[in-house]
Amino acid sequence: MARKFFVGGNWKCNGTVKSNEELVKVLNAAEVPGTDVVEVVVAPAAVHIPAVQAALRKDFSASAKTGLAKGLLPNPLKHRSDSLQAALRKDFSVSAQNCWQGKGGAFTGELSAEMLKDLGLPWVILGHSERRHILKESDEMIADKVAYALSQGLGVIYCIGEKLEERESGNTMAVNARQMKALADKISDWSQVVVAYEPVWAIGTGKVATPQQAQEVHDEVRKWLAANVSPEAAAATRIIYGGSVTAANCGDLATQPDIDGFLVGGASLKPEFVDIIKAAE
Ligand code: G2H
Repeated sequence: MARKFFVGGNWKCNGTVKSNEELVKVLNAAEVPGTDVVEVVVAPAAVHIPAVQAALRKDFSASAKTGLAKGLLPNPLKHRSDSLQAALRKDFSVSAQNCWQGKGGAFTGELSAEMLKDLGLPWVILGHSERRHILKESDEMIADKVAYALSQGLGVIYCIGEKLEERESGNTMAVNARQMKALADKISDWSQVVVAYEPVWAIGTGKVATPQQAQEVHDEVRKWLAANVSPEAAAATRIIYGGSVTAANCGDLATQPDIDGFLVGGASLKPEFVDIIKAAE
């Protein structure tokens, strides 16, 4: 089954109104493979989402080719509809970096899945290692977040990955399988889930997994899905790699049969993100 290449830019807790405008200008002007080849998603900090969402071009085929892709397209906040929600998954779309695990309410500082849906966001990143390890989110809490976000119609970029000591003690797949099982215990439909394998030792360290190391884990995660969810889910689910991906190393990673794209942190804040998108070709 053909899986569409997926490239996510995780901007993390970075950016200003000005720097984001500059970054969006670069993206809006980029010539990248068509939406039949690659799905591109950027995840700004929550406070910047509406501005980025409004400025980012929405449909390369309809806009860039006619010279309109300069951030001048309609503001989705003003034209929201179900069909627009579908359209937002074309070309460049916007993701949140986190959300609450249930219905919104008295949860100071949190963002609810309903709020993200209301903004017309198609994606949310959940389970990122920075939230697992710095914010101490448990496997169970993250699985609850994913299940609730899916129930609200969001797509989820679900991050998994082992720490250095877990790899060195031979527990790489045990950790990734544990994180996969935590989610499989809570959901049965994986069609709106993209799994991001992000070895913690490779995140923001400049120490990228070799294509062979990444492929080995992606293959095992796919086999895990086949054995524990279904062969169909294993064939269809996109498993993307994250951890110090750059324009220089993405080409070799992209040639691996089970690497279906990337979740990019540091390099997604630079023009080289466009070159990483082009690795889909
Ligand atoms: C991993 C990745 C993006 P970076 O966190 O999710 O960040 O590319 O900076 O390692």
